[in-house]
Amino acid sequence: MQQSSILLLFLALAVIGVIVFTYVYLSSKKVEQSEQGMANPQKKRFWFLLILFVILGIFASVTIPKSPYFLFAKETPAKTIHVASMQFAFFLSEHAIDPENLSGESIELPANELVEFRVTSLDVNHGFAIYDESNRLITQTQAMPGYVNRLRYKFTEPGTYNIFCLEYCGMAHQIMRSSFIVK
Ligand SMILES: [Cu+2]
Repeated sequence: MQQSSILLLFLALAVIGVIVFTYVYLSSKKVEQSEQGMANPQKKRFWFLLILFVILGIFASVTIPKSPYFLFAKETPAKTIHVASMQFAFFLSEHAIDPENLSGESIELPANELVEFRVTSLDVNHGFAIYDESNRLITQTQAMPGYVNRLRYKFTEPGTYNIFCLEYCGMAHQIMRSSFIVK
């Protein structure tokens, strides 16, 4: 139900995109017309940009608050997991990770409670993507050197979850993975 409405939304956006580009393409050929009223290209451009910004403004104000960064923003996480990424491994720990003395531990998380991952990288950009047992992408964030990205999630299904790097980061990118258990 939700997926089909998202599909419809994107189809509608595609149609709007085609209409806009068709309009721009057709109107860009009429250069020798009268410069009065709406035929004036500057006036046309003004109205085109105004309508475009109004549509974009409405779209952004409706969709941005629904982005995952605001999920569970007002709740306190039951558990915090620190994640250090580097070529080509993830180190997960319940305690802050010392880059000089890297070590990870096996992680067990509670189901139906809020968990926060604090994700960073010690070298290049990596992806931190969590997949469920049927290999469905659940949630993800970037692992960036110099930044700590907070990823909050509530796991509803117990099981083993896999972590894959989602950003090509070097020769052995494909072996960069980890996992944790939700009970
Ligand atoms: Cu990577």
